[in-house]
Amino acid sequence: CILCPYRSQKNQPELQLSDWFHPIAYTNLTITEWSAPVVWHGTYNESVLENYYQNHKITVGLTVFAVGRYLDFYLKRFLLSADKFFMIDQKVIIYVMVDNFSKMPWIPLNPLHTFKVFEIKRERRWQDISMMRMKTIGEHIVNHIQYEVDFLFCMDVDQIFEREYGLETLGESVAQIHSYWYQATPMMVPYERNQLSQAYIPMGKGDFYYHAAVFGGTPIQVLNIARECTKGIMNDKKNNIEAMWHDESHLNKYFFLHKPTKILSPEYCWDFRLKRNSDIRTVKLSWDIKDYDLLRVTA
Ligand code: 2GW
Ligand code: MN
Repeated sequence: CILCPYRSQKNQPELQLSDWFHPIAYTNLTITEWSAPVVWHGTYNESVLENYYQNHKITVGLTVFAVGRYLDFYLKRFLLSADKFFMIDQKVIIYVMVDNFSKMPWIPLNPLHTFKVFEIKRERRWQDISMMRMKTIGEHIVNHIQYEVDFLFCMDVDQIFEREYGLETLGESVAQIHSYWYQATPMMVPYERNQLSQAYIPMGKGDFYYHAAVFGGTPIQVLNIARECTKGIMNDKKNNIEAMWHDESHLNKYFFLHKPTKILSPEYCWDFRLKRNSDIRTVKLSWDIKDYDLLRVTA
């Protein structure tokens, strides 16, 4: 199968959840109603995963967009930390989308890691800079990413890897629990409530509030996510609607309709400005500083 080459390495038993996932005596939610693992630090066996993928060579992709001031301010910090902590011993292709090629920070990379850098046009409104990433991601998966990687992550640029972010995060479709809302009930979270929006989720429905700063899966699954979200965004535009949290609202609608097969705990995208309780053992990725005065005077 061209879309998931790792599957064609036959004669190897598939990795079972119980081989690597051991949420014994863990107090937080570790398994969803639809039986997807919620990965927290300490629930997974790293050496089992490493052994398995030693015999199932994979390449992991990572898309990141940096346009305007975000290119000057965040991109280098993001890339330096990604090279250090993202899939350390795996082949990685980082797809960098910038609006000014000459500003690309060409940092030296781990020999297993590489860049593919693309110049994209800059959207006029910041809401569109964020939302139109979905359209661009879909186009790039169709044109080349599907042939290049086995798993793909899509991330915001305004974050920093803090610790090893490894094989335990890979899955068919992967969603990130938003650190602000991980203790909230579905009633409380900011899903889109306008019934006319494609992102609408009825009050009381929904599972988690997911953070659009991190999502992933196999290329075919991410393509489906990107296509459905783009469709929702474009439909809303036609009706002069913009969902409250833009692409994130549409992503939440997608994962409401198509449950993710793996969920990452807030440790995988933590905001250090939040009070940290004992749930949060090891932060793998954290929000970078946000200076709205500096960054958001653009549009
Ligand atoms: C975004 C907002 C205001 C002004 C500028 C930008 C901006 C975003 C920009 O000038 N240049 C740029 O490259 N971006 C890209 O869009 C960049 O990759 C950034 O990480 C991403 C999303 O914007 P961000 O990080 O400012 O949005 P957040 O951190 O408030 O994130 C959540 O909500 C967003 C929708 O409002 C997205 O869903 C995002 O994925 C969420 O994490
Ligand atoms: Mn962000």
